[in-house]
Amino acid sequence: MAAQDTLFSVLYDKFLFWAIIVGVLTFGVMFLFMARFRAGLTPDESKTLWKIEPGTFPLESSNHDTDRKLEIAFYVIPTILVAWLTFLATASTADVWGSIPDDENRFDITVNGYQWYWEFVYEDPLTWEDEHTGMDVEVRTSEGDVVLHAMGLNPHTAVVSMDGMKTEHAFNGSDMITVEDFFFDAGLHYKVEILDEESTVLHTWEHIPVGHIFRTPVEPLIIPCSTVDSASDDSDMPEDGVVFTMHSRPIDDSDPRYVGVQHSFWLPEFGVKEDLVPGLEQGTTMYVFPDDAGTFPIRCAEYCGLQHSQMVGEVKVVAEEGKTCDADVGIKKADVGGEA
Ligand SMILES: [Cu+2]
Repeated sequence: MAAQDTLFSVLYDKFLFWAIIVGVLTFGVMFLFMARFRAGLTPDESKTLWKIEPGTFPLESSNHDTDRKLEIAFYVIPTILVAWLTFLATASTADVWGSIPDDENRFDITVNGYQWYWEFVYEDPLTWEDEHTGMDVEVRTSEGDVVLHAMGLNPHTAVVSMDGMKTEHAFNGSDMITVEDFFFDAGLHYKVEILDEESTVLHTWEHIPVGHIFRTPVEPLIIPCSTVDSASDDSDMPEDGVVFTMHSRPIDDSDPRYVGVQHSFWLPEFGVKEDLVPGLEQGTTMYVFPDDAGTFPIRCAEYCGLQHSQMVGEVKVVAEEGKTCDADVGIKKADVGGEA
């Protein structure tokens, strides 16, 4: 399952479409000629095209005018095809680099690549909650508590973490519990998890403040899915993509001569990757428009030393509180030039 309808997966479909047409025509002509010029048949002189003499290049045969048309077709048709495919590919690339979400709507994350792990620094706060679990976490800032609704699903316990301080609360067969003394401060990290008897997490609510850091491989990167404002003119483009600003950093920066190594932040399911360049002060940029909730792999795509293969992690796409990830915000296929 793709995490987003990238322009490049659309491009893949277009190339496949044209490849099938070219394949059918080429193999069709080949089988036709195999049948027409099989051994033991005499050429039909009344049909000009059939005058091709087996084993000779068209221009060498007797009828130059007809055969020159054929020869020109050999060059013109593939040239048009290659030009068309180049146009399709360039249009997709231009679109992907031209559609960076504006400052107001985008969700910013700083990605630091170290030898050998990823570090994610939140530049925007994120409050999110699992969808479709049948449960609900309701933070009541005015009352200073949190109400956990289990809707008859009979969970076992809830773990409430406020700025790293964890407390456990038993449901005791109840449908709903209220955890008192939950003082919400947007600058702190909060997490509420509802567990079953085997301590499997059934439902999560979390608030990640600005400046919060997650590190692989233990912690996943958590990003919100994009939403589309259907009222806007440009309703096929997502309003709010996630923008990564990426730096490669040395773990030990006491030696100014050593600036680190090149990494490449790769999200295979999203069809995007970008290099992290040591010493490049403003960093490099990459952005995604995730449209499905789920957990997807993170890889390093640039050999960066002995433990390069351990620079793995996971990116979790979640619904921001009050929003859903059900809308298909895939970048519209018809807009990239071409009908395929
Ligand atoms: Cu790396």
